[in-house]
Amino acid sequence: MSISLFDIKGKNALVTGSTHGLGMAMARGLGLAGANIIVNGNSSQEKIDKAVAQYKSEGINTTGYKFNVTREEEVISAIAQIETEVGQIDILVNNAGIIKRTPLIEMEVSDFKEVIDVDLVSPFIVSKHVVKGMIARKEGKVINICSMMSELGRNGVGAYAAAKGGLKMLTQNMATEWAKHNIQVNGIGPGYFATSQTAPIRVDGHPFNGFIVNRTPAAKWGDPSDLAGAAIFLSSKASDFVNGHVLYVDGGILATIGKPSNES
Ligand code: GCO
Repeated sequence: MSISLFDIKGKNALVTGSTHGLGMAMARGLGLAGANIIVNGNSSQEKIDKAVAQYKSEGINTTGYKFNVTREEEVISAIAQIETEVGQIDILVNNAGIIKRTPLIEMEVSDFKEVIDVDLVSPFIVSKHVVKGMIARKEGKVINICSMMSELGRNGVGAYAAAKGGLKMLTQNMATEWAKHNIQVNGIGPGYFATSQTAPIRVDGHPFNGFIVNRTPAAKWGDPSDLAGAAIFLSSKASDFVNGHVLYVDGGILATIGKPSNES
């Protein structure tokens, strides 16, 4: 086995939602391994420009594109623009996502639908249009960012869990349909990571903070950089016969039922 199995130098990787958080950490990992990073975000051009400058300051070849992953027309024109200006998209990481922490009984239908739209429908929309080029070239890597909530429920995150559970099955089905074109579709399932998304439940004194540390065999929140290895593996030749798999990077959460809080 040779290290070149993991070589992604010069590959073009589009990572949705990569101006901050886990998306940025994975894009950074791919970029430091030699991939050209195509940053996407939707909040403001300024945020994208700032992120692009940050990647570039680390020597990563980066371009940025603002588009809303839930709007098919925007996705179609952004992908056409990327393919003209940057080149073919070799690696697609469907990372953009949102969470709304509201008990189901209190949740507005419009909020539920918004979560499903961003977290489940958008990976379908973006993949559908990126994969056309991959099918023509008979080569490509798609990584869908799943969650602990692809496997487990939790009070107050029902819409998110429904979307992420769906994304796991969408991953399996994309693999079912596209593996024959030499496109590997897999997922990464992050455990609990210290990001802005989890900031509200990580604050000191929040009962969830201690709960997660106790619930995780590795006994800590993950550092976003812990995801780079999984992203590189699933983007490289090393995973050429890995299809429809969700690689959980969770410090062991899914391996155990957990323990009472008085047990060390
Ligand atoms: C929550 C968290 C999670 C995570 C993550 C876990 O409120 O439970 O925000 O949903 O963000 O996806 O894998």
